[in-house]
Amino acid sequence: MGLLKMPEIMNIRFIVPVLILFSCTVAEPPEVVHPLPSERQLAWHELEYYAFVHFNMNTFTNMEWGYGDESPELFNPTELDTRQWARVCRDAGMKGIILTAKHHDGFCLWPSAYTEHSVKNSPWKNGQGDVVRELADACKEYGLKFGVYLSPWDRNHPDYGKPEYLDYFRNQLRELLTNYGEVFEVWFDGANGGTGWYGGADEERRIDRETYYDWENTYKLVRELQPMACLFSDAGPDIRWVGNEEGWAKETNWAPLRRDEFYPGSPRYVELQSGHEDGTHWVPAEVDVSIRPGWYYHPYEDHRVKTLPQLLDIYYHSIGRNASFLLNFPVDTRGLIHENDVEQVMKLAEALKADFANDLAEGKRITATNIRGNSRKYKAGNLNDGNHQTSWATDDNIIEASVEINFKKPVAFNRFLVQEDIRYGQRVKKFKVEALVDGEWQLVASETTIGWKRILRFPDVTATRLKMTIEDAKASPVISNIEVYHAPKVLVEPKVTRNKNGKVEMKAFDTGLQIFYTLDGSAPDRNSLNYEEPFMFKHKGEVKAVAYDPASGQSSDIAEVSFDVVKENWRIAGSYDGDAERMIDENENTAWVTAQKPPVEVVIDLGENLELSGFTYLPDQRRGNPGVIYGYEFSVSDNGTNWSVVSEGEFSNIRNSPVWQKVNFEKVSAKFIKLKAVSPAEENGRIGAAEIGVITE
Ligand code: FUL
Repeated sequence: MGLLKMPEIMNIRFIVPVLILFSCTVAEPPEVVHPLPSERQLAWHELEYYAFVHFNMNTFTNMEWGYGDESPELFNPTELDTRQWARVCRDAGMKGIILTAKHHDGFCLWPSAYTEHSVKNSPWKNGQGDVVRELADACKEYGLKFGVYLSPWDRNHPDYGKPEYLDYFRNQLRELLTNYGEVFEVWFDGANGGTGWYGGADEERRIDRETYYDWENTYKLVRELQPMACLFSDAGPDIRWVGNEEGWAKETNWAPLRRDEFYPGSPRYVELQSGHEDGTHWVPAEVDVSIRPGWYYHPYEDHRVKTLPQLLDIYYHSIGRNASFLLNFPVDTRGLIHENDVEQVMKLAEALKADFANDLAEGKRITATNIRGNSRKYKAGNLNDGNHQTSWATDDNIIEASVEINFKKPVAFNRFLVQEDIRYGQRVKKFKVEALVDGEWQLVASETTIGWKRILRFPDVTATRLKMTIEDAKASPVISNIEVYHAPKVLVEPKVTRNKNGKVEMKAFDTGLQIFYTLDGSAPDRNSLNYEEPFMFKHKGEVKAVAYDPASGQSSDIAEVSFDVVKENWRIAGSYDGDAERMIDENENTAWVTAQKPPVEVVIDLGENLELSGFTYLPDQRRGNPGVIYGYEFSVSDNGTNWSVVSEGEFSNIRNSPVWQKVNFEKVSAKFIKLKAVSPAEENGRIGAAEIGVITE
């Protein structure tokens, strides 16, 4: 049926019933746009969120990359419980777990028949244990998929670098893919070749990353043994690395990739962050990130578990940007996911449940400016029918098209979720979302790609209608799903910082929140001072602040921050290697480290005489041989010449817990302070400081 011409419609009231009549002829499905996902990739897309577990020899040596010479005797978890891992992952809403069966140091978590460097020679379960088996069983019990990480680089094996090693590698792959049931993902790391123990050779072995592993034949083996397993590496072939380990994909993110230009460990990783519009193969991105700074467990990172705001950002920057989210748990020396990690991941689960609790598009009338062949099969109502196998599609020559959701009454929302029917390829290049606010269309978001899933976050909009317009696409759009949500505000305590000059800044995590604060130690509420812009606070005192949601009337927990005297007139006295100013810049993320061996002294001129009763020290917070002082001596002086020692001792447990140290001493007046680092926290470790402060009377 063709549309009636305008003059034939005599009365405007007839328009609606006429337009929703569908043609009786069957519309041809849209032509696909290559490349297309395989069946195994389509199944993988559904998973979206799953866990990585880094647990192996490094857990017991407190390292990130073992050298390969570690004794199997060291592997000895005291309470290993893979069912706890599975329970946590299931409760967190994850769909599977990938385990580091063998990391770069070569130690095997299963009793491989091809090496002695495995659990079979460890004291754990008297060498009778098999972590891979225990996890595969736990996953089955908890309804999770199971995946394996097998490091191609093996710093233990004598043959690494020679052709013989390939047989060893493939034999191990065969063991893992034959003996433990179904495997959904096989993870090949791009970190390859370098120094190592190599059976005692103790040397550097470089390999040609492109050719050494003969990947084609390794992939064939995986296909033969586990046809539904997706192969992950920097270059796919099924799933690609996202080009960073920080937890984000680019907003423009194509599943297609010019795959043949890449190989595991290839240097062009920046392109992996967004894929290629003209990609030749379907190779979607997976965002791998650890819940702590390290991949492996280190007690000194117990206080650095990613918090709800960080995890939410990662969720929206991975799953919300057409990628999957692989969140790593560094299982601890007991063999458990640490309670701090459990706490944060469950906070994320709760927040996500609240964000996606009520789909405002469900049951609402959706109309479109064009419907393929005017066929019911491609109607706009397919977008909110809860079935992403049905889609809205337009005629072949129609690329620019809109769909409109009519809420009938003003509705507040701040999330928009959209999915393409990727069985037809990834097509959309540009789209926008608008809202009808008080009778006028307002732009909410202007974006690029969609793919399997795109979720937009924006400040609250209250509108009677929402319109999505596809502005550009490789071919006529095929959209399978639209959801609209009003996520509650994330009410976490605001971040309060003060710079060296005494300027205080506060930041709430979410939009549309107010911050109320006090400077007199009392608990803030909505009658307290309203934070509007940074302000000067130069003296000692306590700032307490809450984030407040005017819509719900709810407040966050209280942020309590104690400031001592401002460091505005402080000077580093003397000269040091490295940027010593960083010790007094009031920025916890920067640090001074020195190449000098202890004892090392640093002198600070406070600019005026102060009544001191203690000092504070924050060690270097960065990764990779940070500067951390263990043994110290603290002295004060009026003139910078005559010194008296007011405190000496050790920052106990600083290696495991490198948090703020506060040391009190008898009250004394001084203009100069001197911190002498007597010894480092690590044997041969570096000396350094993120921040040094004083406690005044
Ligand atoms: C990296 C490895 O070198 C890290 O140790 C970790 O396994 C991470 C997932 O991949 O490339």
